[in-house]
Amino acid sequence: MKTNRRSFIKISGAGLGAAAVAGSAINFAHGSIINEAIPDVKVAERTPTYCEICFWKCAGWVTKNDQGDIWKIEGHKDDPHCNGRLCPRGTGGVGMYYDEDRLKTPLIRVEKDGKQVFKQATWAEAFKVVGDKLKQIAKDHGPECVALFTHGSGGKFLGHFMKAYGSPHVTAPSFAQCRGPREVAFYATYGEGVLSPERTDIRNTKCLVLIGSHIGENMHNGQVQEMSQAIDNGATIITVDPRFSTAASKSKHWLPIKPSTDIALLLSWIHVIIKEGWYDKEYVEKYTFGFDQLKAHVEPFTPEWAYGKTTIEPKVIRETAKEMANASPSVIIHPGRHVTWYGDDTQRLRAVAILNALLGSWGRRGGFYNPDKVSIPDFPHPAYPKPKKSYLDMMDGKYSLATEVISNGLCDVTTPAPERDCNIKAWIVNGTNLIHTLPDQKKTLEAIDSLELLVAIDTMPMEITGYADVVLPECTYLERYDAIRNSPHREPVISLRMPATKPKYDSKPDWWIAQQLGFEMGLDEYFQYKDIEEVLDWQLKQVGSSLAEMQKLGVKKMKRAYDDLYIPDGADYQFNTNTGKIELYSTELQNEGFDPMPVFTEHAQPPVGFYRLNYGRTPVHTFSRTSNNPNLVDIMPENDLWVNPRVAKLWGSKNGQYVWLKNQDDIVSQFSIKVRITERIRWDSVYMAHGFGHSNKKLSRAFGKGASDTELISNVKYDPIMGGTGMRENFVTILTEKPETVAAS
Ligand SMILES: Nc1nc2c(c(=O)[nH]1)N[C@H]1C(S)=C(S)[C@@H](COP(=O)(O)OP(=O)(O)OC[C@H]3O[C@@H](n4cnc5c(=O)[nH]c(N)nc54)[C@H](O)[C@@H]3O)O[C@H]1N2
Ligand SMILES: Nc1nc2c(c(=O)[nH]1)N[C@H]1C(S)=C(S)[C@@H](COP(=O)(O)OP(=O)(O)OC[C@H]3O[C@@H](n4cnc5c(=O)[nH]c(N)nc54)[C@H](O)[C@@H]3O)O[C@H]1N2
Ligand code: SF4
Ligand SMILES: [Mo]
Repeated sequence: MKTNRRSFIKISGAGLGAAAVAGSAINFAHGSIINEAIPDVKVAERTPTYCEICFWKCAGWVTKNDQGDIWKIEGHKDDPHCNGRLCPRGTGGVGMYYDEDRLKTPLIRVEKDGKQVFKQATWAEAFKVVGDKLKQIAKDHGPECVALFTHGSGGKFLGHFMKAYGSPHVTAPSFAQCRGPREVAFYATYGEGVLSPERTDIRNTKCLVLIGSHIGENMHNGQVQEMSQAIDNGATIITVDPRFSTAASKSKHWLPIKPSTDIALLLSWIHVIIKEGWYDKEYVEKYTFGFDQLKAHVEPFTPEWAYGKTTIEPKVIRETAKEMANASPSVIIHPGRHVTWYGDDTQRLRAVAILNALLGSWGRRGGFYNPDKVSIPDFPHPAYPKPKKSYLDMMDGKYSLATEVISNGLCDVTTPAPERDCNIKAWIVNGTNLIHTLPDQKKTLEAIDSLELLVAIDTMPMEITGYADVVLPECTYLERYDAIRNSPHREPVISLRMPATKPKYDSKPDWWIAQQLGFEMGLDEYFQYKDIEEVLDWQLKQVGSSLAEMQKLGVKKMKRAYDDLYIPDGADYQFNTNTGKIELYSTELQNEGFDPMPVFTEHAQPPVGFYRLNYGRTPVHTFSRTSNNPNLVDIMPENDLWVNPRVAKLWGSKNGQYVWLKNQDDIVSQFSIKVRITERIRWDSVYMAHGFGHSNKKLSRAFGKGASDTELISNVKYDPIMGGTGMRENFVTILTEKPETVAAS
């Protein structure tokens, strides 16, 4: 199986039984999906699900027509994630089921005529190849040398398989490429994380401060709805963003900050609030630790000082600080979600946490509530074997404060290096397109090249599958059971996903894949159940429900264990930190040798002729997972490049013109991207939506459409505290002619 210099295989349609789906002409119309091929549809049946198009996981109902085809998905009215309304991506999720480019059978990489190709295989053949190799690796190097990268619901089952096999290396890109710095910063400050869905009491807030959190384009459903509610109730919105985002357009104050200088603004707000005595004195006195140190620390950070860094006028800094103080404690300085920007992200999020503490918003109505969730036990199984080594041992004691396994860390310790006597030998990659998800593609590809085994479990022929030795086709979320969605919320709430129909092609659910792999490996004792229904029914019965009940209800709200949504006024409260207080001065960071209070550092600015590569979300797509979805491609087939009119003039660019981008390391975008001239972006940056620029031709709608931000992110700023990958210090210049050399991927 060792495939030195493995080549990328474009999954071939020939001989793969690639029957086009009859009647898949699905259009997006008036917010619902209409299957035009079948007239006069009568609704026959509905089954509960929760959405897998993004990680907000809204609960809904799937309806079939009387021909038994999936017809539409609607929001579940009892679900606090969506309140009966799905976003366009969720409604368009049907397209994932109908996509004729889906993976259809297991595939195994073989050599044929000196060329690497995929051979169609049965599940038994595929499990045999994977099982034999995993047994060999366990014997030669230890099971710890296998890593699971996973994003999405199936990770639960595959994670169980990994732990039964003996590896602790289960990782999701939603930590070190996403919300990790926020969780670590809030743990250091409050002894608790922000969690998902975020515990922000947006609907009751009087002032919402968004720092590069572009709610509205970031379509996390419940949050968008609560923000509209807050606006209707007259809340003040303050948006700090170098780009005039949708949120900025709804704001009373838009602060078009110079990118990378947010810590200066935050320190200055803290300075003003302390200096003017606008903080919640009782709360600070009762609950916090280190106020005097903080006060001394921020003394120099006047608005005049911050103006020089951020380009935000001192008057505006004072005015906005006053707005927050007026609303206190019903104020939220939103911690954001994708916060891996400049490498000092944990410290920036510490500043956010501190500002909230000064204004008394943690545990208060209109600030941050205290969520509750049901405790669902695991289906009984023997204890897992104890791992003998951890990737952290291979990393020189770095990133000790990471609260989850770091995806890029596992990638780093995959490539052999003289200083390591051990490295990761195999990856199982489930539901994450690592080629587009991890920055510094060269590093990712180098790591992949040194693997003895790469198994990709996916629904689509995404880039990662082209590098796999074995590809396993998962069925879509509409065709399977998954783990119970168990959300922390104002009230604990659970939700069921069940198959609305049989899996298409020879695709299978992750729970089954994990169980069969378990049997293949002789780990039968960990998988003692007939099927997932037995597991779910047992689990649900432990918490006062049952599978039969959840099949009818879809969503069930439970009672809170305690009446403590907010901290009662003046109540004693013990925080889960070293001092039992909210730590304005972090003893944990100090103990680990980091700055106990946030410090501003200068970041590189674009060289002449270059612009900062800014990227983010677009309302109708989720990363790269939707870019081939027929319904969503209809609405938005490609991303575009936001360019300030000043910059456009300099380059003689016109709206709609296709250009290529070259970054500071001479990496050129593989595909061109359409220029969109707009005042909404600063002159020192350009902006694009993440998730486009696919290089696998088997993605018939997505191939070559738009450009990929990831291939241009070769300069990564690692967060020294938790290993997050800061991705916003990359600069690009515009090429108007098709270049001769393009990025490798
Ligand atoms: N350059 C850049 N990198 C980023 C970001 C960015 O904005 N720019 N954002 C970061 C953030 S915030 C996050 S959270 C991560 C997201 O990272 P990912 O979750 O890796 O994002 P996607 O690109 O959507 O990849 C999802 C993969 O799962 C597959 N998939 C979809 N549904 C299923 C399913 O039901 N089962 C299985 N097995 N597979 C499925 C898709 O086909 C696709 O291959 O990316 C991070 N990386
Ligand atoms: N439609 C849709 N919604 C999604 C997703 C999706 O794929 N599609 N993904 C979901 C996921 S997993 C996540 S993590 C969230 C991410 O969403 P958020 O956490 O809200 O946003 P980011 O992607 O971090 O930030 C993008 C914004 O930061 C601004 N920005 C860039 N540089 C700076 C800077 O230096 N300072 C400041 N203040 N702002 C800056 C950009 O202009 C942009 O408006 O979205 C979620 N919602
Ligand atoms: S916000 Fe939209 S895409 Fe995300 S889970 Fe909800 S409906 Fe699905
Ligand atoms: Mo994310």
